[in-house]
Amino acid sequence: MKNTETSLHVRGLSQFIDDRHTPEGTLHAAIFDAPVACGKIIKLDCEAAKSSPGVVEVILAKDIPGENQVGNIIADEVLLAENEIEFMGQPIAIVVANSAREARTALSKIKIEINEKTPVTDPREAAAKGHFICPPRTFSLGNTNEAWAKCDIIVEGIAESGGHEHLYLEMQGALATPKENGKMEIISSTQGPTSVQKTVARILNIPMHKIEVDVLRLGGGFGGKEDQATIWACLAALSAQICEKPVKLILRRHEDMRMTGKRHPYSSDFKIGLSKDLKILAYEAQYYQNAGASADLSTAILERTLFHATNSYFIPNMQATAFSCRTNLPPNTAFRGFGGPQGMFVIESAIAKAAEKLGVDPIQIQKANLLDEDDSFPYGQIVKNGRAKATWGDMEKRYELESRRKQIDKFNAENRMVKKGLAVMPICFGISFTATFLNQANALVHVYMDGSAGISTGAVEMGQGVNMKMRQVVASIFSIDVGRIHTETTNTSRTANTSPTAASAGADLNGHATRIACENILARLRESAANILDKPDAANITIQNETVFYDGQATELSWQDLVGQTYLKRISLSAHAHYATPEIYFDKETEKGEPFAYHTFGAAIVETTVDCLRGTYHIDKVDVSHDFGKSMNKLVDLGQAEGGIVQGLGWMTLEEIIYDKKGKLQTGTLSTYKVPDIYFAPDEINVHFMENPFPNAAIFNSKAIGEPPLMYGIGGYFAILDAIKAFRPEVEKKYVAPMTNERALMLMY
Ligand code: MTE
Ligand code: QUE
Ligand code: MOS
Repeated sequence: MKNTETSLHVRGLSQFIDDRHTPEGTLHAAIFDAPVACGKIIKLDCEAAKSSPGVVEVILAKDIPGENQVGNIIADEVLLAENEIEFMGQPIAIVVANSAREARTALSKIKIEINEKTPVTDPREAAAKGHFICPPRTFSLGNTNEAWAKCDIIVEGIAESGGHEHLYLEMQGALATPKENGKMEIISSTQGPTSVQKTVARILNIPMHKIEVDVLRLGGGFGGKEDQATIWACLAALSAQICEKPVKLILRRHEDMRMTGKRHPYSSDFKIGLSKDLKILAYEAQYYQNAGASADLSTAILERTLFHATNSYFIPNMQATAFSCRTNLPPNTAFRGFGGPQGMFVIESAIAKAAEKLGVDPIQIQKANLLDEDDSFPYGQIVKNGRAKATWGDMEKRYELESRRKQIDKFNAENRMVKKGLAVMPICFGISFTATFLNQANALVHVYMDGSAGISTGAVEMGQGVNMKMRQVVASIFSIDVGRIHTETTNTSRTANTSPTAASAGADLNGHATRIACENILARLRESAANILDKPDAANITIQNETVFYDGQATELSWQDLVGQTYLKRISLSAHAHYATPEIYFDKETEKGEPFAYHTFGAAIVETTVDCLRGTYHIDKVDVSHDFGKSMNKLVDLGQAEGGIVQGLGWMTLEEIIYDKKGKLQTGTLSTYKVPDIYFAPDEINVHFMENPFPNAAIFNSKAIGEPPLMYGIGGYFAILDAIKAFRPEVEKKYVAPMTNERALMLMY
């Protein structure tokens, strides 16, 4: 079924913040940000900026009426720097002017004197200095110390994965409008409207009920607007409060790239031990997460790295420790996969290195260690209805893995300067926020007297199609046409205390809440129908394709008439419902529990061709067998799978974020930061929708799809490495992503 919003997007009719109507007299803000990464502010002179044409106000930390604090999990992040500068790009002052151009012109007139200090940009250096965001966390299973003695081979190594720019099409921004009686209305490009509401309340020192946050849709979020949209909403709201006028703040691309955090780079140590028959007996890893200057979501991301430390494999003895290291970079944040991809890259590197030592294909090791039913994850959850082997088996057969391998080996034997490479990437991703309290959602459903319906949930539409899925839930429960259903904006006055739309759980959590609300209304409608039809038993009433049935027989009564008549009988056609994922829990003391409602599984083959003279490469093909449960919208889910794969391939290959020693972003433009385009995208992506017959906690058994496919992209790195090995067998001792063209070339020469 087509996502009905797509036709708005392709015709340019969907509205983003900058497209929305701005009230008369709206002012525009621009941000003065730190020109160095570490130091103390000695003097700040804003006089020239204040008298610059069109400037209305210059706002500093001292002007904040509430607390100068935006930290969410840990209160360690100021909105505006007052004394200490912690990263280059840190907001220091807001210039509010009649136009965005005038505001930006004034920025250059602000003079700042700084006592500069040497920044720390490397996580291992930060760790050596004891600069941590939180105490380290360790997950373990079995006993690695005892297991090493039983291993036939042991390899150790280092794996490093880089940052990742979200590059949402719509930049960070907000429009704040002061309303009657101290109320503040904020239109924000955020994945977490409640976080914005809560943090603005803290900044302005007013209760949450005075703040209404409204989100129509985002031009992409990818995690980058889960926590980090809040800052810009706070800056706009603070400006609006002080100027008593609506204020719009929208970053430009280079500002956004410079000032906002990205996926966390990780530097990790691993040690892996196997038996001769390729069973992994023991695995140890230490992760050094580059958190940037403040916590943001780093602690939760660190935790997810540990949850996915062993990917789809059962490893009886494992111990993994993760350090969140404070550096002088913009605070890094959520990005599709939320630390999972970083953890998976390390185990895949360990397997690749072990394979090299054993002289086998990594695929053999991967296959020999897949999770089986009733295996235990390191965090205590037991594999139930696991699909690691099922998806692998389907992938192997459907895409003829063995003969593909042979064809590639043959090609490589016949070609000297062009080599092909192949890798398999299995994935296992836990669905649920690992912070159990976040696994709840609300929905408000109104059926209007004409038979149409409106739904409000906490779900934020960011291109992932969640609104379409919510409409399908309503259409399915009522058995009416989706065209009758409208998804309203995500608004904190209609849906309160919402979790961010994240962790791929948006459709599940809000879908279940919507389902329950609809079931409540449906129960009333069935009573009403029995009454109208003069039938004894409401239990025998059903609605099918907008017609009321009794005892399986169609009646004269239509959906629309039923709704109209129910209204006349003064029966409520609205419902609010709450959903909380049942049974999940996690104990941080023991690091054990059952944190996930379920897991999704899959396996992908990635095939590439490398030009061994130039170091350039092309991703030829990605073939996937993915466990969808029972997809409720195959077009939407296919789009999520394809988009995630290409985004993951980009992270592993082209996209390289470089900060210099002074903490300055060297790749802060689209000419220096290369992202996948249509030429880079694989020639072919085949996604097989594997159905999973077992019931699960997903909405209508349609498993979460937002994040998991990104991790197939990791196969891109290892496919290129495979090709390089065909050219130069004795390659790298260190696994460093992204595998840029330069790095590929350096590996070969
Ligand atoms: N798809 C698009 N088009 N745009 C996005 O910003 N974000 C991803 C994923 N897919 C994103 C996307 C991320 S990080 C998450 S967590 C999920 O969508 C969130 O939506 P869901 O919970 O409804 O899957
Ligand atoms: C996945 C996620 C999130 C997560 C855990 C996941 C996430 C998120 C949080 C979180 C944790 C603790 C808090 C908080 C948020 O945890 O997005 O405010 O106090 O925000 O496994 O995506
Ligand atoms: Mo997605 S990283 O959980 O917003």
